[in-house]
Amino acid sequence: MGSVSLKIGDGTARFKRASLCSSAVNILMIFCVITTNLFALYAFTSSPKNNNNNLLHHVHKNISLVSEQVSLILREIDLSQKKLAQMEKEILGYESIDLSRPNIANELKIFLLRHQLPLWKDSRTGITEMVASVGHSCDKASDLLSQFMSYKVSGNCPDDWSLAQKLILKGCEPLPRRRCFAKTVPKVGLFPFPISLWKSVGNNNKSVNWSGLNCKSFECLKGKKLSRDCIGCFDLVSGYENLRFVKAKSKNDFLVDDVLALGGSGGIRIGFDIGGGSGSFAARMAEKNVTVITNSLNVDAPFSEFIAARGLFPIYLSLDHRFPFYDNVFDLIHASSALDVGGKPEKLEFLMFDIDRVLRAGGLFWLDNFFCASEEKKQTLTRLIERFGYKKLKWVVGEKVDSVGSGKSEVVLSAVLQKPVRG
Ligand SMILES: *[C@@H]1O[C@H](CO)[C@@H](O)[C@H](O)[C@H]1NC(C)=O
Ligand SMILES: *[C@@H]1O[C@H](CO)[C@@H](O)[C@H](O)[C@H]1NC(C)=O
Ligand SMILES: *[C@@H]1O[C@H](CO)[C@@H](O)[C@H](O)[C@H]1NC(C)=O
Ligand SMILES: CC(=O)N[C@H]1CO[C@H](CO)[C@@H](O)[C@@H]1O
Repeated sequence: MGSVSLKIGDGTARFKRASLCSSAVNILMIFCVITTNLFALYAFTSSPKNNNNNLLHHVHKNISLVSEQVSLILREIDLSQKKLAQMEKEILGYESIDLSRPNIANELKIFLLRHQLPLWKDSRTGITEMVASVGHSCDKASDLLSQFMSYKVSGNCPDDWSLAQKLILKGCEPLPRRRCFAKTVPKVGLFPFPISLWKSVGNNNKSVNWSGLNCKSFECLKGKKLSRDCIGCFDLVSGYENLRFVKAKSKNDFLVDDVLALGGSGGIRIGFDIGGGSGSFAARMAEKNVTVITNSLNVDAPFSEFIAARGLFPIYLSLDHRFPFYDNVFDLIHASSALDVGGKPEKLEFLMFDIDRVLRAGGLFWLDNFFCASEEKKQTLTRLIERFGYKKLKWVVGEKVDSVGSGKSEVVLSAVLQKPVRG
């Protein structure tokens, strides 16, 4: 999801065209004003005739003529207003977001305004103006977007994270910035690192704003199956969560020590966990001095707050967003069923290529208990993975009793793959 029409280089042309256009509109406006006044002068100063009938006739005729002229002028004004709106659009450069609509928040217009660089042009990049970044799909949800951008400047932001998340899930990502103070929630009872890893604020219900969530306490979340990768994942004390990655329940569960031992030269130092639930993978890795960033949205639970409270790094972003990391940076990428984005196979390909991009050569891709709904799904995924030419360090296809409780057994794939050096 990129920003809207970054048209480097043609910014100045736009402005020139806009100002030409603007003088045309000005002339048109002046013409309208003069004609209106002339007609008014004419109608009020022309000498009355003695003949009453004649006079009435003439007046009638004159009035219809004047009204005809007035409607003509109104049409012209309407036309020039439309032209102005078009110009505003062009100046802002957001062709797809119709900023002339009456319900567009002013803050949104201000945010989207392009900013000329102080020295006109950056000699290294050739860029002449800064363009605010906002997802192009925001256009399709412009009512919600305008609602998001309606707030008091320098005041407190509305409590609307669920609205923001709704926009992100509709593809409006990145969201525009805002000039208001996000609500502060007191984080009392944070533990120091590394105690925080397995003893988060998780008991203090007040450390989270539960508005918009079904559960209103951590107690409630503990027993919940929120997804395939988060079955009671908020319970760090009892249950399986604190055993994951150190104690296998099936042959598809690899252990961190075993996987870390596979890391080649330089070893594993930084990693990225996709759809990482409550952050337990990052916690286990932190114990091994590996820094892992955990990607999660707050669907049905305060994942981001919880991960942060554990002293881990949450990143709030949907899987449709190009990962905000440079190429070849991670030693390890961990992902599980969250990867299953559904839809056409190409959808998964886009994601896999982005994973490949941010993983360094020699780095490891750990596919952890990926749920294969069908044999076909498994084959599609296998073929896709093989196309990348990764070295299969571990590859285990297993069956598991359905983790989300249907009782049926399901096929899962676990693998550790090493990215090759490509020519
Ligand atoms: C959080 O809420 C649950 C359920 O309402 C309650 O049992 C628990 O005592 C609360 N915890 C704290 C620390 O207030
Ligand atoms: C949580 O959100 C509600 C609005 O939904 C707001 O009224 C309330 O003040 C918020 N609570 C905290 C602790 O910020
Ligand atoms: C992690 O780093 C600390 C400080 O350098 C060191 O004392 C500790 O042994 C390391 N732990 C592991 C598992 O490598
Ligand atoms: C254009 C036109 O019809 N003008 C008439 C307006 O009315 C006056 C009398 O009030 C006539 O003299 C004009 O000919």
